[in-house]
Amino acid sequence: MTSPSLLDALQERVLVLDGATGTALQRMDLSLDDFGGLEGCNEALNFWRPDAVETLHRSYLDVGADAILTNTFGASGLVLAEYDLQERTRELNRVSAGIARRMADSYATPDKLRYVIGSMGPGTKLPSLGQATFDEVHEAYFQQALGLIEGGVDALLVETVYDLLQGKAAIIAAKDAMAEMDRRLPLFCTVTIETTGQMLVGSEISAALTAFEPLGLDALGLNCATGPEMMHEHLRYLAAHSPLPIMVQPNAGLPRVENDQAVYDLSAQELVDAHRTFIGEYGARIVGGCCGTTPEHIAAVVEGIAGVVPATREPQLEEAVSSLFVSVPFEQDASFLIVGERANANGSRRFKRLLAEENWEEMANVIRDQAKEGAHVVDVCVDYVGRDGAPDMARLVGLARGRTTLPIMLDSTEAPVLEAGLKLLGSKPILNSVHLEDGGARLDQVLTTAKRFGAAVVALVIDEEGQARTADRKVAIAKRIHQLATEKHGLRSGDLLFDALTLPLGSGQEELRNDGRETLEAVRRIKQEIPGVRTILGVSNISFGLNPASRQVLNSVFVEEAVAAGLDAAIVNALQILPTHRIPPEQHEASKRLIYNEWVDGKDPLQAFMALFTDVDLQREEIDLAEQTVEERLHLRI
Ligand code: THG
Repeated sequence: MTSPSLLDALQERVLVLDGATGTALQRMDLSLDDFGGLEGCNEALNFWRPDAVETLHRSYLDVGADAILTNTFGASGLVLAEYDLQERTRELNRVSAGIARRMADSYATPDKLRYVIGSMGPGTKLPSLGQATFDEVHEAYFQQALGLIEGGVDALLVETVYDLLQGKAAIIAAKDAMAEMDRRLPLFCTVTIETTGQMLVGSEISAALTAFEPLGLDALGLNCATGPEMMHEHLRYLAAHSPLPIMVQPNAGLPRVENDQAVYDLSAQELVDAHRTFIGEYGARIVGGCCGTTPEHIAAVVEGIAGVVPATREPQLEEAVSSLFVSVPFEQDASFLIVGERANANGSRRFKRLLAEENWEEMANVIRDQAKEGAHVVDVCVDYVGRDGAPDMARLVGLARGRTTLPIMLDSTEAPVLEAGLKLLGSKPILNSVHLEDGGARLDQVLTTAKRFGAAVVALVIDEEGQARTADRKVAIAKRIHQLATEKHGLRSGDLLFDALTLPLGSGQEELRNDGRETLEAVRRIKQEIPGVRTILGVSNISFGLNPASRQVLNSVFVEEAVAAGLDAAIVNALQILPTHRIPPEQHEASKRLIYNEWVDGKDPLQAFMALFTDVDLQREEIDLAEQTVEERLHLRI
């Protein structure tokens, strides 16, 4: 068993990986026959010229590299299919891992073990752009990982990730392959940030960290694309925020093209200097080289980093969700997390009509426009009687994911609909929602999926007896779900949002009158009694049945009270939330009495509230509102 010692070694010292594979092979003067006639397929050498692959590995082992990467960068089935080799995916990876294993073992001494890391490159398809499905990508990497594990690698590396969905599918597949083989190997990931400062599909490093960190990696870092100079900013971000060990394999500078060939100018000494900084200032633990780096570079790194003490890090992981492009923290300055409610077939007549018409374009635009209306996250619900939710969710999310910078909250009562959405997202979404109405079968199913895909989850206070109506029962159910989610499913408290739920306050039904008060009390107690979790409410529900002007006021006052009680997030129509100073004092007071069911002089607070809104003109209110900025309207804590 060499695998545990790799993680142990990482604790003790900085590991030096090898340098380039592809550019090194190009220099070997190989003929088309050596590649089995498959032009451009470096991985074919594992079959037809294993000796060339051995020579490559030796060149790095000779200069003291602690670990070598298998020659399997393009050996997932999706790439091998381009050479009609996909049927041999598992075999090819097993063979390649075997070559590297033998080479590493032949160099290993008790003082210096040599490790083999299974390389899983990005392939040629961009699933976030619809070029491949999650299932296709997953299957391709699953077969690759099985072969690499069989061949004896010490770790797996999902490398050169430029599309988060590809990376996520590969990471999940690698873990599934380990489970299948009953082996737990270290799993590493490197993402590739272009000169633009973003990954190819437009993701910032923060988006990559937020999406990948929950997936159970043992190291996360950067490789390829640029030389080391352009990596500082992103490595600094990881150093400050990522709880995972940092690995970094830069190119030997930005490539230039000369006579149709990529040329890399970074000297060995320059690479050494960069790595000394990466280790000494950012705490990098695994260093090496990517395109254009040679045994000479790695020899210099092995020597040049000896004695450099890795910086001590105290990373602060920002609790967040993400879109394909950016990470969005749960904590919002001077506001709560605003979840836009307009992309809901049950909450918007317009959206429902667009769904009935199958106008996916316009539905995706509704999602996009939630950002302009002040939302930080967008709730997406296509549940609609008589339609098949899973394909609808897939169709819509597939279109919206590249169009919105907002993280998506997948809203459905059906687990397959949530999963359909998850498979389209390389980001970290929120699942809305789980509860215990059936005693937990569905909750188990959804939380298993949430853990697998690294999603946050909304939990409703509903159990076998129905929706909890008292603060005591709401808190008790929240605790029960919290325990299941954290202890049974391994989710983090910070990724759980508890919805204390309230029924409409405007119905006048006697037994609903205390719902507002009980809900707010539950919000306060959930925050106090379950440390680290968050709270959320669907706000517009509370005012169903009232006239539009009064709904706007009641929703706004309710949000204000809930935020004061500790509410972290709310599903709202952001445009319609009024700041306190925009609400006439008597309306404000009447709203509070309704929310808390306070009877003054024997007067029914609902009647008193409704009496104030018999002739208010909402249209005029909305025109007034248009003159305010979103910030003005939403800075409720000011
Ligand atoms: N908790 C959680 N999720 C939820 C809810 C919740 N998801 C759905 C819902 N409740 C929150 N979303 C809405 C969206 C719209 C309205 C209410 C709640 C709404 N719509 C108007 C109406 O129906 O009268 C406007 C209709 C229109 O524009 O046509 O009130 O509580 N976790």
